[in-house]
Amino acid sequence: MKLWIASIFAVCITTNVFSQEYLVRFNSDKIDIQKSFFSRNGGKFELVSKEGNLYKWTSDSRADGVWDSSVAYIAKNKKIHLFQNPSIVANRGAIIEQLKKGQTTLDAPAYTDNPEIKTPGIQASGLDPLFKSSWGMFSIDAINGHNKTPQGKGIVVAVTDTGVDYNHVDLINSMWRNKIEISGNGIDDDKNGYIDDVVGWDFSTNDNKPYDLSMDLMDILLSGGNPGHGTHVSGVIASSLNNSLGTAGVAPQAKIMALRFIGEKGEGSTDAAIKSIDYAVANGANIINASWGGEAGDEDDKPLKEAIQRAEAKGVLFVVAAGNGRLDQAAGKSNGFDIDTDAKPVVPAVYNLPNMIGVAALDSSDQLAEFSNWGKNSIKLGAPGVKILSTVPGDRYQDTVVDLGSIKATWDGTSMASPFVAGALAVVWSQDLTQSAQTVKERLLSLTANTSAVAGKVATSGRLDLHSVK
Ligand SMILES: [Ca+2]
Ligand SMILES: [Ca+2]
Ligand SMILES: [Ca+2]
Repeated sequence: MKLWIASIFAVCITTNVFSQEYLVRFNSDKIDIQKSFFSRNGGKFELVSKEGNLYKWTSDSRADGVWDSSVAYIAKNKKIHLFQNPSIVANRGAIIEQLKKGQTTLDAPAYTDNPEIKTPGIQASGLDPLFKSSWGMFSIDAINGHNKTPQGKGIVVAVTDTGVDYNHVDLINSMWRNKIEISGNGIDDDKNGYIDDVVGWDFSTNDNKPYDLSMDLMDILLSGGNPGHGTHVSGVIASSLNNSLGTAGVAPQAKIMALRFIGEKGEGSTDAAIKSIDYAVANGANIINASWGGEAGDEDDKPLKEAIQRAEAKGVLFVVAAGNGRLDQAAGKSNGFDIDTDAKPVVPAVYNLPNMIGVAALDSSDQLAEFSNWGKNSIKLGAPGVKILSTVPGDRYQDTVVDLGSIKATWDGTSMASPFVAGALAVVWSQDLTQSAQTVKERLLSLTANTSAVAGKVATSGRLDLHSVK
């Protein structure tokens, strides 16, 4: 399987595995049996999932063939690549041409990685000035959700992504805080295996600051780097309502757990994705947003699927983007991504496990976005995913990644649609925290509005809608 962030980024896969890295799943949970395998076979090993009896094994041995009975399977450790924004892909040539002429400078602030994590404070109250420009929030009647529900209070949404600008003025009050962990004392106070993990963890660089490090816009254009993906996703879910700043999310009282496993250059690994999922489940997340995915077809997707099954067993919902393959197919390119996710599988969306909700992207006319995958079994509903306004690092807001006047690239992708659904699930769940994950999922899917654009293409034939939430 090749993995990607399904938002806005196009395929730039060269090789899709880390050479000599394997994921070893044991039948036994006995540590001595597991360790004895590595002492017999050499190489370096690292625990990935205690619950999953899963290790990363770095070895120059050929990790295929027959192993002893302690081993359930050995899979390759796959890379995760960001995909490019369909809008950037379409406009890339023209933007670069314009930049070469030197008449334009880009809005590309310099970032320092891993700023100190600030503590939230009291903010002024007042209308959010950009909310009226958030067409997607009106499309799903987020206002009715804000008015009739506790707005996601009591629900934690884990954003498994490129990190989050946890100090962003419109997100700082919405960050999950690990209350048992004392910041900066160098001690794993809650004994969860992570030191000073106060807002989440960075599984990409293994530190306690899952900051959403962005790349220079030229690098984004040329190489598919990260333009603030995880921060944008987070703002759709839970940016603050009525704090007189920016916009507001679908579930402004929900909390965002920041789990970074994709780095600024747009690359991550399957073992880090699995660690993110396990962390979310172990530390109290109710919902995981996965605005990423990949092409199925390899046999080696079991470790990821099993991580989602572990989440299911603990009553955690898993919201996943359908993928952006349709544009490539329309352009006559074959990236292996078909318009029908069921017919040509995209993982993890196609796993279609009971705790999963696959999401397609709609535009402001309620049409299926030109890039969006669909699938009448695995994809459950459509949600806004074209020109989405949200938070980006450095206290900024964007619905447009690059704006050169006549040439624009907007924030498009099924990555942007998925967090609308994650936020709406938080809204429904917060009405009664004793509801099971399955009840919450079924309730949300029953609320959808029929739209001809996705009739027969997604399981509900509908668009996300909070209009009838009481
Ligand atoms: Ca800890
Ligand atoms: Ca970091
Ligand atoms: Ca706000």
